[in-house]
Amino acid sequence: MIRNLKIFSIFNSKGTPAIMVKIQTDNGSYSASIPSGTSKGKHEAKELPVERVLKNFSKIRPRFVGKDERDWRGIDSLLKELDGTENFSKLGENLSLSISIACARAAFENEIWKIHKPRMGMEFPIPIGNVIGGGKHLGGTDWQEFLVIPYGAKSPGEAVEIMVSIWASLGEELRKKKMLIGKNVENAWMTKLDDLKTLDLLSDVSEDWKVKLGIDFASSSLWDGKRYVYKKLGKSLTPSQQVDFITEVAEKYRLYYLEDPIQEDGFRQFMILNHILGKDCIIAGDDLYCTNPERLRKGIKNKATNGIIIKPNQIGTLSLADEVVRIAKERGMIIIPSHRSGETEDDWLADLSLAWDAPLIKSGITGSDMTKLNRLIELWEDIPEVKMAKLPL
Ligand code: 2PG
Ligand code: MG
Repeated sequence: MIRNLKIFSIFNSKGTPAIMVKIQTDNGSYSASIPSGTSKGKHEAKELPVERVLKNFSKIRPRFVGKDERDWRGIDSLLKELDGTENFSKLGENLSLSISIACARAAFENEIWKIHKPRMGMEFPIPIGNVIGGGKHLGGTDWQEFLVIPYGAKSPGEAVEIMVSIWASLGEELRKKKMLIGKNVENAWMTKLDDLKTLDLLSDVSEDWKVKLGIDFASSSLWDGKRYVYKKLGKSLTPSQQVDFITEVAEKYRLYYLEDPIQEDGFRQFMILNHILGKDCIIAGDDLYCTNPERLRKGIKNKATNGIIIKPNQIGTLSLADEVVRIAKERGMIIIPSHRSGETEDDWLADLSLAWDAPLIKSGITGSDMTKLNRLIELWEDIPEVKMAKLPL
């Protein structure tokens, strides 16, 4: 039974206030803290300022005391009911998700990878790591994240080792070329090179390793309502020119993973791109879907993508995120659980990626994101009969 709930104002990796909730039951004390995005999709659930969240918490806290934590889905329904809006704009998704995850942790005594019946031979996700960055995350490039996917790794530990080695050697290479600016919000390198020269460099360095390349284009931040505006490359493209440009780049650099290559409401261009590239490349919707079941259904109907980013704080509770995962998997979509750019030390994303049988997990490479990767390493040792997932395409 839930005996008590507490809330703390903490700080995330960007140094901005975040919250942590702690739930006390007869069995112990269980906490959760929630990350925050920088390049948020406009269809995401609403994150509220910490001060408001603290006030909301004191109002709703008594409704949870005495409840059975094992009914974590019931707790999520209560959160939805108390909020009463479509997008948690009254309570704040940071409040709802922190209660939701802390409660699930209490229900499974911290092992939330068990929310779906664990089975033998569990597969561990291949990490996707951000090595060079730009866009709203800051940096010299227009595109937000240049990603490496160490598909040849035989364990999560080896995957991290490969990503970190590539990240370090890219930093060194940029320094030598005098093209290094520094590190951005996700600890990815910021470079003076333009987007295409960055891809040239990445192709060279990654040739020595068994990695696939990807990009989070975060195209909504290039979109001015009519055209995609590239400051660094000095281009301004119509929607159909953007499709052509992305196709050309994906083919030339043999990209395997393309996230948000089109702005968040461009279902039609997503569909065209998915039709052209979707057999060989993962076309993942992040801002496009915002982990929202209605938007996902629209994407499925239109064959807009073959993959979906899952960020539980875009929808507000664990059960709602779980439902989106269920719908996506039922329709053969590749799911990619993902961190946010303002992270906390909490590692629940790693557990959920296992629970959901995700073939991939997206995170940063160093800093606060290390806790998620380390949790994968820990579970790899703890769970019997495990194997690494295969690339989904
Ligand atoms: C993204 C994420 C994480 P943010 O766009 O995929 O890398 O960034 O948290 O800023 O939305
Ligand atoms: Mg993204």
